[in-house]
Amino acid sequence: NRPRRVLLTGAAGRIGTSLRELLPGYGYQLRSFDRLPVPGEPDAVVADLREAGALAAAMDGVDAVVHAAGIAGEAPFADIMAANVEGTYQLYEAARAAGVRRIVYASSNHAVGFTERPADGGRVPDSTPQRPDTYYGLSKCFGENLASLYADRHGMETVSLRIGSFAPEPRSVRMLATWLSPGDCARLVHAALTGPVAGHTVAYGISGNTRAWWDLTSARALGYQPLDDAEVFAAGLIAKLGELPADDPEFRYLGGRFTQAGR
Ligand code: 15L
Repeated sequence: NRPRRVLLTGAAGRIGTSLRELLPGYGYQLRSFDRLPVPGEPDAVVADLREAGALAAAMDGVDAVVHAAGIAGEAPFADIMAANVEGTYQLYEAARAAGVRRIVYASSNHAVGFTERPADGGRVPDSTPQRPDTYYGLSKCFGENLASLYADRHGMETVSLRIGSFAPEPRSVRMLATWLSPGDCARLVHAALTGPVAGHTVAYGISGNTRAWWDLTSARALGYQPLDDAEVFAAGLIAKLGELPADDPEFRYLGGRFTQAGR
């Protein structure tokens, strides 16, 4: 019953590019969807999410969708509305109409970015209230709520992954907590595509970081077993950059500097 044919939106993006490389190793057949051409992909649709015909055609024969398309940081409200809100709605609606069973959504830590970082060792649960730090984070809250609606109203299996900082290596002291390695990202998406899901599931997307701020219980319940830990970079990064001062937004808030946008 596990999905084989998977539509990957945002296939030319940072996460999409990595997933195109790694997900076939788990046995998936990918179809790429992006506004930009995806070089070297035999099965690729080049279109905007708001082109209904192209999106409907892209869903043909698809078992599951990984939705990683959209603007990946703060931007003017109108741009966020078009790409992340309208685009995500069109994606869910096309998947529903085509009878696709499961959607894995690349949400973000910025959906809860104004949450204060827990005291030493504490971990924020996936049930923490949404607390967006930007219009971008607000659009991720919308995507999560849309996933909840489509699970409840249409019985779809939906998983929203609140991704931390996807990167080959952590580059900042904050990323010692928030890092998601490319290998763990693929492991997490595979778990989200195959793990047990009842209704809408929210899970954090980080590696097995010693300094994590987020609780991985629901990710592990999907079957996610991270293999990387940013701690191996800690001594080097702290020697180079120093510890974060307690009044720094990167220290205080889960969303770090995103909390300073638009002030
Ligand atoms: C995100 O959601 C962004 O897409 C990414 O560029 C990083 O800023 C990341 O969050 C982060 O919080 O580090």
